[in-house]
Amino acid sequence: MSDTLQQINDAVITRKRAEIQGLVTRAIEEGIEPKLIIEDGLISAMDVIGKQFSDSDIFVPEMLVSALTMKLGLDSVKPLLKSEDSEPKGTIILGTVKGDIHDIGKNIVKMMLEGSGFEVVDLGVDLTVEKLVEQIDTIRPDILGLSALLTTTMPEMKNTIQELQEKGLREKIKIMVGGAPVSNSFAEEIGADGYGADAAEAVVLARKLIGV
Ligand code: B1M
Repeated sequence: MSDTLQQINDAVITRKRAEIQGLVTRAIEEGIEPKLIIEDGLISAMDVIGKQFSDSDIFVPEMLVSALTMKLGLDSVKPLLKSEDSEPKGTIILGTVKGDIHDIGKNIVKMMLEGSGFEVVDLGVDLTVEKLVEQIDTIRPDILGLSALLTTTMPEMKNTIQELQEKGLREKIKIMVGGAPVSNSFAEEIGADGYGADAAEAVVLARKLIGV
């Protein structure tokens, strides 16, 4: 790993909020690909943070500040991922399910989808089915993308799909799911149309789902 990527990684882990954007800018100037900055510099740092949290070496406040540091880093890469396409490939509603406030992964998926020419309507975190139904009715998206990071909120994906079925909306959209505890088999089990392991897979899947 390049020296700058390593420093980005360290800055997220050690919560150096004041330094992260300068480091990301330096990586960009050094010609390091945005995908590498995101994956090797930023995302891999969150795995270390997750391990430290599991081992009780850090607690929620520290985890939160690392998350904020990562967000600042992502903000600096975002302009590089903008698509040149003027015609959107399709519209995607994206959100983190009810009860879950993790949004770093969802935001990366959003950035990559936008960078690939999709129009993304981000409904944020802790998304209720009521709000979702209202927005699907109004926006008529091609795809709904749901994210969940907690084993306790994964069942919300199933509930959401069931409710959309009951409201007659399920067949009108494709549904893709993702998030660390989610898997292909879980996606199949709950009746989603596909699962993306990471943001790059989410883009490939979205294209496949609507044939663009
Ligand atoms: Co939370 N947290 N957290 N947390 N947190 C985890 C998820 C945990 C695994 C940590 C641990 O114990 N090791 C654990 C869950 C355990 C479990 O469910 N079995 C956990 C816990 C327990 C909790 C709390 C309950 C802690 C507490 O309060 N006691 C609490 C819950 C709050 C809630 O949601 N109700 C909580 C809170 C928080 C913070 C607020 C402090 C913060 C979130 C800040 C934020 O998101 N704005 C936080 C963080 C940062 C984490 C870890 C450390 C990092 C998550 C992350 O951002 N990863 C996490 C440990 C870990 O994952 N290693 C942990 C980086 C991100 C890029 O990856 O989100 O997986 P990820 O997204 C990837 C893919 O999954 C995929 O693409 C992304 C990019 O490649 N993807 C999709 C994601 N969504 C997709 C959607 C798609 C397709 C692909 O299609 C639609």
